Amino acid sequence: MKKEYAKLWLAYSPRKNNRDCAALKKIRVAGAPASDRISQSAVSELKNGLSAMLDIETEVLFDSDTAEVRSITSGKDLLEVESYSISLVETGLVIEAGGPAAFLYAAFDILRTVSCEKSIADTYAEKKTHRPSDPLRMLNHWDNMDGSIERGYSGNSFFYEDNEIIIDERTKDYARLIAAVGINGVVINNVNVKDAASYMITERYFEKLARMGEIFADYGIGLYMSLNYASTIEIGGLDSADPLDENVIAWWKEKMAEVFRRIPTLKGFLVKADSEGRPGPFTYGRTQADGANMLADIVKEYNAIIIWRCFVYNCKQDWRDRKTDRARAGYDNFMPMDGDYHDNVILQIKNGPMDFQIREPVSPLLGGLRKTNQMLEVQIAQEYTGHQIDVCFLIPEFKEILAFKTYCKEEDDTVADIISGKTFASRYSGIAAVTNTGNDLNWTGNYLAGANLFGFGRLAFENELSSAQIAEEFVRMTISSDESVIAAICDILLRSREIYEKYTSPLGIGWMVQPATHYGCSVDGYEYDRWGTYHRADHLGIGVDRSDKGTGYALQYNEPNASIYNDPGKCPDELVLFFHHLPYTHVLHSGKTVIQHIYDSHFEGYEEARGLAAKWDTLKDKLDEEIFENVRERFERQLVNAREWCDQVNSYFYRKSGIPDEKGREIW
Ligand code: GCW
Repeated sequence: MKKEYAKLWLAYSPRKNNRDCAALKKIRVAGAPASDRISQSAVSELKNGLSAMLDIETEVLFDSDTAEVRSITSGKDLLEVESYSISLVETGLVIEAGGPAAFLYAAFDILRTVSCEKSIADTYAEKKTHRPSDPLRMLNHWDNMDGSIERGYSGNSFFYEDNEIIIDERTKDYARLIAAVGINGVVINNVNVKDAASYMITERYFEKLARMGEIFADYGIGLYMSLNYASTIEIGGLDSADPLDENVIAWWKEKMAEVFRRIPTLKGFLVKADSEGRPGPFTYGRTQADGANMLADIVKEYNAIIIWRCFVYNCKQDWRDRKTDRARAGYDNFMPMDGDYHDNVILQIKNGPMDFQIREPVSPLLGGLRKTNQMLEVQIAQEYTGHQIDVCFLIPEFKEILAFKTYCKEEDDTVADIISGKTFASRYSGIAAVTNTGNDLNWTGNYLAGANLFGFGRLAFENELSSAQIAEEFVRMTISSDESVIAAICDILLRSREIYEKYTSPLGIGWMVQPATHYGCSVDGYEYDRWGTYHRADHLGIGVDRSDKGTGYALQYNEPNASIYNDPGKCPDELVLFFHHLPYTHVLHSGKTVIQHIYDSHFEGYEEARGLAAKWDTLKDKLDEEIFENVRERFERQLVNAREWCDQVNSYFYRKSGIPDEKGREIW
């Protein structure tokens, strides 16, 4: 028998709580027409889910079918049409929705409450309005059309195989899964647009893309594609991609007219230009704004947007060069044109400024840019964080980024404020994650990595939720309702990021990974390479001087952040080697020396990882065998990895510094 893929948080197994809850039998909806496609999805989700979990029949009544569906032309509109409240009245539950998508989110809210076995009566006793935190809540797939996934650790793509688009049951279930956590946009192909993917905007794929867009639209999810900036050359037969060239503009006009006619649900494009070998406006002496605006002006009449990535840096650096600094590049390339980007352009800012390391400061573009639409890009694909072999629940990291005060204004100045659209009068804003999914039966390789997919969506929708709340919802909905199991797994998830950081990246240094694969330790793997990723360790000290005496990166921040980062005496320990080159004997705020911190954190990290694995083992008899075995086998590999990291890093720095471990532990 062919094995089924996991239903994750939509498994809807029978639940004990709320069985006699009359309120779930009659649900009234205001603000969303019954005939709308998303409303229909919501009704079927509610009825099926409640019947599966509680064995009840639910009647959904619409206040009227005339509720108007508003058209959306900005992030603020999006927030309105996606906001809902749920309240308990005598006759049952009442949903007041800003539109059909809001009704869908309310339906999933109710299903989540039941699935987590929380009391309906308590949860909805008081009417509370839920307004999504971020207007755009997107997943970016780095799926290639041959079926491979760049930085994918959970099988192949479920969108493509052999340069064809796959549309099957799973397409819809994927839409359901991500809508259930509040995602409203998906970029379906890799930002490195090559080979067959360059032809996604041609006849060859229109029909299937249109169908895919319809499936997503039923669940309130916008379809987006990554665009090859040099399409005019690669598929258009022109000899230029200069954004100011009339022939180039004319070609794009005609192309976009065709694309939007054939894929009516398409919402826009994501563009990686002038980055890591991808073509872009710099080739023609133009600015990033010239490139983005040219495309944005053309797609505007289709109410579409251009999401333009800020991951532009020199990837052919000479490692001897101590002035060029990859961390600076985003700000240097994009700040000078703040205000020049047209209003349907959004800059997508990767965090951190280097590249998704487990610890980096927040990009200074966030809080730097004031007159430009912006969104944050994070990565739940665990490229540098353990390849979905090692457990690494990333929500605590994302929470820290969101809480970061940028000091761009007196108030409402955190990253969360900026990307929610609160800080500046921006037309669009939001958050995107490079996704961690693939066609593995459990979707994310390590079953526990599902918590990052779930958690990213939940956090994007409700940024006030704590990491603990999110972890608990995930475990209750997908793994177990046994309280001791829930507590154990939440503990594993919540400690996992700190532990991963301990055995890999001391004090914000990063990059001591195996080149190319980015899994496993190689202290000097990137030290003499062209990627701008160095630790600069010698026999006296370690770290990159990004202060005013070094590359000056620290000064890209607003005050007081700039002064804090610029001064090794003030800089927080966890980032001190990101900003400063320090002697091994430098004493940290913690009271430890740099070298002793390196030893301690690595020994601890490995020990604590063993503790997590041992904890998992105690759950054997209480878990579904497949889930247990999947995670157990990965823990086995994680421990091998953690031990290598611990021993290699400690031995390396002992040999460099000649300073022994105060505690006399074994170093090689
Ligand atoms: O981190 C790097 C990855 C590349 C990726 C690039 C990017 C899609 O190693 O694989 O390319 O970032 O974000 O564009």
